[in-house]
Amino acid sequence: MKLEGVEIHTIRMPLVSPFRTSFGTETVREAVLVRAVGADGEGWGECGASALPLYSSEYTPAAAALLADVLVPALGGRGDLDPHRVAGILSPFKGHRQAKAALETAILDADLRARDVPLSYHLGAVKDRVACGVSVGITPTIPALLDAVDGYLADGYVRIKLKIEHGWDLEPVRAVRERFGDILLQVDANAAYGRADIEHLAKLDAFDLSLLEQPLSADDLGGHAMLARRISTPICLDESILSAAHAAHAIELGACRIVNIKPGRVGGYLESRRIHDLCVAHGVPVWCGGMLETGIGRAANLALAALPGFTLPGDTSASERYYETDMTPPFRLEDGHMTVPTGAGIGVTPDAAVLDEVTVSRAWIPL
Ligand code: OSB
Ligand code: MG
Repeated sequence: MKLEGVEIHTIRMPLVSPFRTSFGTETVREAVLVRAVGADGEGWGECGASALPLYSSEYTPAAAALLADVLVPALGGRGDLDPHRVAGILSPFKGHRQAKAALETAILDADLRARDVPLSYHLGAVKDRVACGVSVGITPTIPALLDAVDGYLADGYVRIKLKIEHGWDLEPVRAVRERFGDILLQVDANAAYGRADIEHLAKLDAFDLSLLEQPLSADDLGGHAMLARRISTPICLDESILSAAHAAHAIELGACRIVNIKPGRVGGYLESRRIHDLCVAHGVPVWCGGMLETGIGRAANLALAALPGFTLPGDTSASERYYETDMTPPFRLEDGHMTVPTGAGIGVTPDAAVLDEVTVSRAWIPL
């Protein structure tokens, strides 16, 4: 496609309830949305980065600036742009995978729309609906956690993920397991622990968890392999996996038995598919993570989650779990599942009125 320019929106959308993890509390989702405009139409992508660099080194003001100053201009003067070439063109610039992913997705969406091809079909999806879990933040008390989990189970979520940290691990997990019995239950530490905590983490084996997500630092694959030898709960990596090469190393080292694929974290949906393929070849199950996306990012995540290797329920929750008013028609849970969009590209576009309401800054970068 011939790219004419890119519009970069910074948006702020209030969350229906505060989301607390080991790295901080979010009450508003700040995000960058990218609109790629070509001769044959336009496309959208959402950047997973949030207001502060707490989950990873990326954050929205940096993503918006890098897109405007470096990434979009790098695509200039290329004539016809194949979306599969975007990552290669941007590869001299180190890191910033979430910003790159948003740009690649917008261009891919525009290209697929122009050819009337759904993203799910382009990626090789085999399902028309996917099983959904929910990520439950740290609450002030255990009764408040039990209430939250109770509500999500009543909504129909087929698995529960609890956020854990020092001082909020064995007891809340025990309480949820005792109260709700034989549910699919997993935990996510967002890298809160260290090698000195291995004996403590091994106590989680008592609770029959489906997986323990990212217990140690992103760069400590060796520590995860040590922990994996001491614990029977499968280890799943999130922050550590930034590319297919990272996934290959982690699997080779025995650092994980499961991979959380977040398209932004790994630089986009095309790299996500490569990680998926690698994991399938190694017999490693994958699932689709989330970054509290609006309907724009959620639509694309559902397309990815419909690939055959996504055998575990993901963090692709319904719009109402995050937002009073979403950017797109609300994604709803039906019988614990969500329908994969069938329209061309990502299958949705932002509602103009909602976008206007939540946009705090906007820039047009002509090419
Ligand atoms: O570690 O998976 C994570 C949200 C923001 C940053 C990191 C994570 C999360 C979640 C929520 O767990 C996933 C979602 O519902 O989008
Ligand atoms: Mg995680």
